[in-house]
Order: sequence, then C-alpha cells, then structure tokens
Amino acid sequence: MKQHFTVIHTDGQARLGTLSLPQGDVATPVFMPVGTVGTMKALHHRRLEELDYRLILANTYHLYLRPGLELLEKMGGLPQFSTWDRNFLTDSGGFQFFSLSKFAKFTEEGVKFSSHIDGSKHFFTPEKAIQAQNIIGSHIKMVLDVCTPPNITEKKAYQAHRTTVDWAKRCQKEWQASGEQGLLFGITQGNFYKDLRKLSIEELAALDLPGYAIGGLSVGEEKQVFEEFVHYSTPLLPANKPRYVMGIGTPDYILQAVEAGVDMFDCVYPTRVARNGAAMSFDGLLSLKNERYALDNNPIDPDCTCSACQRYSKSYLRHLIKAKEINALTLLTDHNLTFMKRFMNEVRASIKENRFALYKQAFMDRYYQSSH
Ligand code: PRF
Ligand code: ZN
Repeated sequence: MKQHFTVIHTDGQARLGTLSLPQGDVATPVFMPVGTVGTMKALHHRRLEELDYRLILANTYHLYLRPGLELLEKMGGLPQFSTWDRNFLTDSGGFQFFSLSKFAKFTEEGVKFSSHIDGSKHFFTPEKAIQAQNIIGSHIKMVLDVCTPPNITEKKAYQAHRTTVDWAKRCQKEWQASGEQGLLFGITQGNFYKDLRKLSIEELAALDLPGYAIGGLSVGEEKQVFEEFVHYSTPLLPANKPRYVMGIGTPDYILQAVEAGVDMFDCVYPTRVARNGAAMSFDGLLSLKNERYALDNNPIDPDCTCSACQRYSKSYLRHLIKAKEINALTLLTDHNLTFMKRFMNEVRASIKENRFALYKQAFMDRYYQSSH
C-alpha cells in the first residue's frame, strides 16, 4: 500500500506532516471545516478552494437521512453531486446518534434511532456505516463507534468500549470486502478512564488501520480533563499514522492537541459562531452584535484577506447582523475560515521552525487575555 502519511518534522511532540489523499495532499496539522450535508453553510465551494482547504468533513448520518443513499448513488456520490473535487472525510454517525437522536438505542448488533427530521425509524450497523460511506464516496471513512458522556460508571464505559472495538472490526471487514475504498480510520474511546483509553488504543491499533481518531473528548468534560486525556492518549497511538481529535475547533483546544502530537481536527465552531455574529481574530473572539462596534469604522482585521475585511467596517457588519441580512452569514463565515487558515499556517510554520511552544504561548496570551 502506498504510504499515505509522512511525518516531515517534529518539534517536541508537535508534528508536521503530509496526508496523501486521492484528491490531493494535505499539510498537517490540519483543521477540517464541517460541511455536514455536503456544503459549507453560507459559503460557496469556490471560496473554500481559494482558501486552499483540501479536506472537508461531511456527515453520514445527515446524508443517509437526506438526500438519502439511493439518490446519492444515482447522482454518482457526494463528490460528483456537490462538485467538490477535493477530499471529503465522513463521520460515521456514531456521534450524531449520541448527540442528535435522543432515543437512539445501542445494541451489540447496531443502533436503532429515529430521524431528527421526521421521526422515522432506522437501524444502523457497522456494515451499513461503511456501505453508506462507500456510496457517499468519501476519501477518509470513519468506523462506527459508541461515544459516551462524562460521569458514567467504568462498567458502562467498558461496555461502550467493547462494542466500539467489535464494531471497528466489523467495519474493517466490510471495508476490505468492498475493496478498501478510501482510508478507514479507527476511533478510540474509553470515556474518562485511563486504563480503558489505553485498552481501546491497543485493541484498535492491533487492527492496523490507516489512521486513528481519539473520540469521546470535548463532550462536556472540563478543559483540563480534555488536556490530560489528549496528552495521555497520543503517545500510545501509532507514531506513523495520522491522529485525529474529533470535534474540536477553538484555538486553545487545537493548540493543546497539536502540542500533544495530533494531526487533524474538525469542528462546526468557526462556521457556527460566524452565523451567530462572532468574528475570530488574533485578539480573541469579537461579538459584533456588541454596542461597542456600533460606530467602529475599521475592518475586523486590516491584515485579513477575506471578503468582509477587504471591504466592510465592523459597524456595517454589525448592522447586517442585527438586520439579519443573509450576507452577514457569508461574510463572517468567510472571515472565520480565512482566520482558521491563517492560524493553522502559523501553527505549521512554528513547528517547522522549532518554536511551537513559544508560538502557542504568544497566541494564547493575545487571544485570551485581550479586553474583547
Ligand atoms: N465519535 C464520532 N464522531 C465524533 C466524536 C466521537 O467520539 C466526537 C467527540 N468529540 C465528535 N465527533 N464518530
Ligand atoms: Zn476577515
């Protein structure tokens, strides 16, 4: 098999790498924006291309429910249907059952759940998760896992872990049987029990999958607990494979993960807060609805090349947000994804130049200690 991941350089535990995917190489550490149903909310694909995003996320759960696999198959899969000709990573649905489907019922065989759209009943299995991702045509596929909340008993956490490992094996079998389309990543779980985290990583690493995620983090635990578990987990993961922490997207969590040697992350955060009127900046998150910007005639960031900063003042953007103008969603989404791109470029440059720890400290001081 062709080498799909190369670590180019390390600075402490932080790593600079290249992920070679069917639709182009991706420099890591990488932030993957979330296009849940096959579009970036409020943003044209063209803009994502201009920003040089090469890997975006989509959700099997959502696509399975709407537009449905039958339609997607007829339309030649999601890349063709959406015309996004770079790479897609699809999450398996494991997390969406946990977070969206209040009545999801997990058994050893699979998950029974009801649609958050129309309440219709469905049954999902690890095999189905792979078949669905094959039809979607994603380039990185995730195994079906069982994500658990904090503060459950070790017995419950153990059961979820057993099912997760069993399902990963079934996913791998199905992936192999269907000709190994794309890369399949395992998802380690184990809740907030270190012995279970270790066991989960060991059992999944034994499957020798092309990459590994740390799942079940950033699910409501304290930030300090998140940090502890990321730093605990990464040294146990295979060093030569990509490591992915699922569902993190604030700069502080990203910097912690990068410091621990994580290569990939995704989150709706930058695009979601944008639609809520918040602009990310090196001086922290600016809530543009705030009265203080009413007469602010400056752009969010004069050094930003996005469509909002190139033309409009904070005052005008605030007006659009308050008037609930659709343009505001696009402008702020463009800004926040432009910011995330600059941020990740800086992170990678600092690793390359062996000054990641200094960069992290300076970034954190400025982002979190400003008056905004
Ligand atoms: N599992 C899956 N997707 C996820 C998670 C997980 O544990 C998380 C946890 N933060 C986000 N997305 N399959
Ligand atoms: Zn901008």
